[in-house]
Amino acid sequence: GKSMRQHLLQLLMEQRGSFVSGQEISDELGCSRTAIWKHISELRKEGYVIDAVQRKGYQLMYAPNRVTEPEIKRHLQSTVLAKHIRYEESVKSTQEIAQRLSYEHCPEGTLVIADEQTGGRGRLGRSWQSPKGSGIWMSLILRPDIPLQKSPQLTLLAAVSVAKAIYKTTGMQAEIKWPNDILLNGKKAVGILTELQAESDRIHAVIIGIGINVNVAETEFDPSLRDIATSLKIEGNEDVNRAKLVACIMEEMETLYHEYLQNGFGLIKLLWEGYAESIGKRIRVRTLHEQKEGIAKGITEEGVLLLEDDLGEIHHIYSADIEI
Ligand code: BT5
Repeated sequence: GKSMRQHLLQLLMEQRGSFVSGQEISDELGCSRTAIWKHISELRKEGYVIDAVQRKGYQLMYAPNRVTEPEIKRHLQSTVLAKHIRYEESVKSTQEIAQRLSYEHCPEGTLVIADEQTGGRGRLGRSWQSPKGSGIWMSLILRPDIPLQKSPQLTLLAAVSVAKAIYKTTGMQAEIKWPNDILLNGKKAVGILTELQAESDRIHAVIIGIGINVNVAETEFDPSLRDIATSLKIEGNEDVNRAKLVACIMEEMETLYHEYLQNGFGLIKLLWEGYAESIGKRIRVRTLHEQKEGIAKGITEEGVLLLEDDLGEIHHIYSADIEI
């Protein structure tokens, strides 16, 4: 049922701008004209506008802004990342599904993406608001052969990839706030959550959860978030095609991930520092147990933040929230 419909959609998308005959569709899909008609009706219910003309066939006139597999694949050229896509209308958390798929040995690069999350999660048990139809809520499964303590580097790699993709798709210049936030005009538009599956010091999988407020309207945010959160649409006054942005992120990540596996963290560190808003500024760092103030000096080869306090002493910050 569902995969037949996706196949049909792919066919219509490949031949956008012209009609695809009923005969061609039924040959390609191996189904009857009545079955095709049924799938066309279902697609129309999902918001696709499809023209049907006797003796000519079907033509796709308009595709809604969705993050389904065919919509993403239409824009995607990457080879390993997002080769396998698991799309869901509504889930508690894409991290949860990715964790399960990973235990079931799904291939590296599998992407789980949902139109809505009802229990999206942030770090340290915090929650992540993920309203329906307007954001990108996705989890990517990687299986890098790296030591456990290097895994935070992948959060920074993801952040750089997202910032680059936002620039390529919208022209907007995002800033990265260590370790995992991406800001537009000082407000949070993206959050990244990296979770690990490991045994002693061997990594089975790194699950990178990325939440992007794409076309989220101000009224969709909880009142408590309205001063600190924003979306690409709020800042740019324009609807952004979510599937295109997902594809662009996957391509940027694919390039940087290969670079990382081959040559290490060096280039990513440089790129990251170029996007970082806090380097050279005075910040306050809050960990679970304490607070520190000082100047953010940069990050180490491991991706650890270096903070110089007022006595000139350098502190290594592994995980914290920072304030500017
Ligand atoms: C994060 O945590 O920023 C990581 C968010 C990761 C979300 C993705 S979505 C796909 C995948 N599946 C999941 O379940 N999660 C991942 P943290 O740094 O702890 O920030 C959380 C804080 O950000 C909250 O306490 C709120 O203050 C704020 N917040 C919540 N929802 C937000 C939103 N949509 N936009 C901006 N800020 C938000």
